[in-house]
Amino acid sequence: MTVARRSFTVSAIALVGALAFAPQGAIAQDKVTLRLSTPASETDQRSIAMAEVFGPAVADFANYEPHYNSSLIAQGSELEAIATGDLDMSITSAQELATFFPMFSIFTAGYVHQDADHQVAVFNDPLMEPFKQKVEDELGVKLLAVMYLGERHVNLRMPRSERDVQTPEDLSGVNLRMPGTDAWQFLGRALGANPTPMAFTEVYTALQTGSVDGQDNPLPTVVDAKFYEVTEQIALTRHLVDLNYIAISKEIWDGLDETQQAQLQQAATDAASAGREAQLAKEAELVSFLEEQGLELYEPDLEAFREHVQAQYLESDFAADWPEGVLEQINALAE
Ligand code: KDO
Repeated sequence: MTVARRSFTVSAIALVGALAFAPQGAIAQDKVTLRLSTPASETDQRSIAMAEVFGPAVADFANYEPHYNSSLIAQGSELEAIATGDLDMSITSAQELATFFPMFSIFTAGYVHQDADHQVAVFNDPLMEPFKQKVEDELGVKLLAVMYLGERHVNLRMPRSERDVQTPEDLSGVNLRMPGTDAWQFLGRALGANPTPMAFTEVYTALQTGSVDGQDNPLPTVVDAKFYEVTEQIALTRHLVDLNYIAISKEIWDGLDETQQAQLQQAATDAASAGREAQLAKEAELVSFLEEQGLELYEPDLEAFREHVQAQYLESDFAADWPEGVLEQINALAE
């Protein structure tokens, strides 16, 4: 009796011990680590959506490990880092993809995407399949979902009394910081400005010291990065309804079982959706906040900008790389 009880006690302790340590340890060890690098801050709506929606939704098989402010990988080098196995995930841009695959420049052209819903319709349309497939096959990167960054506008240091931006001609001689790839630089020129390549993390100081005259980004970014502290005006040019793709290493993806893949895909779709809603809400509410900070926000001659920018693209080498008929398909998806 005593022996039996003791043996029961011993095995119960062993069982509790086993449950407490072995399986948990094994699961923890088996979890895949998903290191994501982004130039965005921790308080950017895309970062928040990834941390609050994506991370928890994959937590039973993955440790989501975000690195903000380009602290792990420099802006623009993330895709290469995923391809070489030095990084697992990024929130990449069409401009970065266009450095590998020129056909992606169609998504970097000004005034092509109309709004957030249009971006989603394009991403989910069969027209996107050859684009996604190419990135998977040739770079080993899988594009999971499209994230909304917002409408990019021209944000300048000088007050409107000094430079009133109504048409592309009014940006002549303006030293406008744009991110450092050809597609971004071209957009800056198409707007009529003198584009200067610079990493996102350097922009605040460059505006503060006057080494650039301005920058372009959506209103939530202007606020999150505090560019409003060092600028005086925003011409609401809406020149690019900007997007990012949630990207993951194909090797990591292939190492997951089908249930995990479905779960991860759903997590990315849900995070993109949450981030989109949050970013749209911010865009709507930030005009008055920025005006309270003393900035002048105004609408320039949008038709003049649209016509000028579109003409530049259609005459460019970029357009020569756009697959036949895709621009028409994209336009047809706009409501
Ligand atoms: C920027 O460098 O201006 C940009 O807006 C480009 C985007 O593609 C994206 O990388 C973004 O920066 C960063 O995520 C910081 O918000």
